[in-house]
Formats: sequence, structure tokens, C-alpha cells
Amino acid sequence: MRLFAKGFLIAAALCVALFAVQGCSQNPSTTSTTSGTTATTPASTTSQPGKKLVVGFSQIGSESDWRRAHTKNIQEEAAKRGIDLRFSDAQQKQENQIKAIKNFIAQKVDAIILAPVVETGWEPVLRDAQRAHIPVILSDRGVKVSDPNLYVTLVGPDFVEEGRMAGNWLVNKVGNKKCNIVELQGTAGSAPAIDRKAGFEQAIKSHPNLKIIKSQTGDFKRVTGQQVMDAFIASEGKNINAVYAHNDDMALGAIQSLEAAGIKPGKDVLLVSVDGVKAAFEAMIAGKLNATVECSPLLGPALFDACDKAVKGIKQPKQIPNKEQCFDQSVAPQTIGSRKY
Ligand code: GZL
Repeated sequence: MRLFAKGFLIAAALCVALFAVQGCSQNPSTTSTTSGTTATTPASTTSQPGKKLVVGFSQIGSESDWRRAHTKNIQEEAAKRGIDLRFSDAQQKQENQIKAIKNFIAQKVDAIILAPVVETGWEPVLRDAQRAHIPVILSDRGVKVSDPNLYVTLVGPDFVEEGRMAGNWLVNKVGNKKCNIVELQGTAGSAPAIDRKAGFEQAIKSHPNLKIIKSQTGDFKRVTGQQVMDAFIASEGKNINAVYAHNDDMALGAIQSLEAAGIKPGKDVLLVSVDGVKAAFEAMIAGKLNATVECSPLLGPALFDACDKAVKGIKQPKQIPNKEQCFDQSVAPQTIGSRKY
């Protein structure tokens, strides 16, 4: 019996020792090689034929639901395509975007996507990219440059048309009634703020009963939109008949401000905005927002198609716009289910 016990103990000890060795080499990230040494390889190695596209993306920030949806869509699309995306969030500061672009050039990326916070001040850094033979694709906002060859194309909408659609909706809604409008502008100097203002003014120009009585930037942010609306109510009070907000986030801030002042948004004061984010549809269903003009942030596929073509030297149009439409309370309930951002 004693001999058996001894043998059993030795066998058990051998099993433990063997398991310990095996346990280490069973580590999923370690594979044993014929020479007996172990080569550590990452758990999911990708051995893609050819080179991965490396794209630097200078994003403005995360100031709105639209911007956050835009970032998410681009990151997801890059992952789907196996693109090495170098992402930089500029916190809405142009100097941070310029620094990011210089870093992308130093990293010798294949292409740069730039969502420019404002229209001007890009010439020098775009020339740096041109000298480095790195194509620049603009996302959602345009730039003012002396040489249009400093960027390949703009994947983005017609902001003037978006402003016109918002203005036309309000013109049709108020008919001949007096309509004093307060305007919450987007980021000062940005293409959407400049062009959405221009388009809206074009639409109301021939309707003297509609008048913009106050206009100020809310920087595309909900909190700032609320603060500016507080100031508008303090100075204009019941004289306000409508709010035109350059994006839904500021409109939602204005709604909070109106409610705090005991004014019924969507009823006592009409509200029309731009973007078409889900929260805007929820506000329309609640009767607090009257209309929103769509401006899709889901630009990832078109942006990376443009990058692919740019690195292959395929000629592209200077702008690749989206198809957009205006949604109001009458269609919000049956539309919200299909919204993708
Ligand atoms: C429009 C985009 C604007 C959105 C805002 O393409 O640049 O910036 O309308 C966002 O919500 O902040």
C-alpha cells in the first residue's frame, strides 16, 4: 500500500509540474516554437496583404450631439475598413487643429481629414501638407483659401440651402402674421454659421412681417444657447415670436430657457433649427421644437472613399454634398424610429 501511495504522490507531482508548464505555454498570447523558445505574438495578429491606409483626422471637438455622432461614425468606418486612424480632438481651437495637422505630416500619414472649426487661417498648414504630398479632405465645413488645390474635396452639405429651408419653413408657418425672430448663431467664423445665416436671410427677405430682432453666437453648444436665450428673453420678453437656431443643441438650450421663463416653447414661441439629431425629434414629439433641417454627420464612408481616391490620384469634385430635408412635428413620430444619429 505504502509503495502505491508513494507512486501515486510522484505521479501527482509530475502531473502538477507538467500542468504548470503547459498552463504557461497555454497562454493564448504565447505560442511554442520548434526550437523550444516561445515567441509572443499578439492575440489577434492581422497579416493584411499590402499596406494599411494611415489617415490623420483633425476633429473640431465634441461640442454637440452632431459632432459626437460624426466622430463615432468616422471611427467605426475606419475600424470596418482596417484603416489606421490617427484621431485628434481640438476642443474647438484652431491652433490645436494646426498642431495636429503638423503632427500628421511628421508621421507621414497617407491622407488627412480636416473638419475646420473656422473658414480662414488654414493656408500655411495646408501648404505644408501640399509640400509633403499629403492630400487633405475637408469634412462637413469648408475653408477660404486662395488656391483651391490646397484641399482635394469637401465632403459636406450646402449650409446656405439648409438656412433657406429653415427660413422657408418659418415663412410658410407664420403666413402674414408678425414674426420677431431671435437667432442663435453657430461658432463665429465657421462655414455653417456664416452660410446658415445667409440662407435664412435670403428666405425671409421678401417677407417684411418676419424680422430678426436679435442675433448672437451660441457656439453650437446647448448651455451657451440657453444662456444667450436667457439674455434675449431679458431684453425682448414677450416681443419674441420665434427662435432660429443654427443647430439642435442650441435650440434645446433655448427650450430650457423659455420654460424657465414660463414661456411655452413650440407654442408661445416657435423654434426651428438644423441638424436633425434624435433629441430634436424627441423635442418635436413633445411639442417643444417645431422643425429641424437635416444635416447628416454620417460622413465616414464618403470621407474614406475620398481618401482612397486621393491617394490613387483619382480626380474628384470640389464638393461631395448630402441630400437633406426639413422635418417638422407632423412627421416626427413616424420618422424618429428610422433616425441613425
Ligand atoms: C455641420 C457641423 C455643425 C453642426 C453642429 O456640418 O459643422 O457643427 O451643425 C456642429 O451641431 O457643432
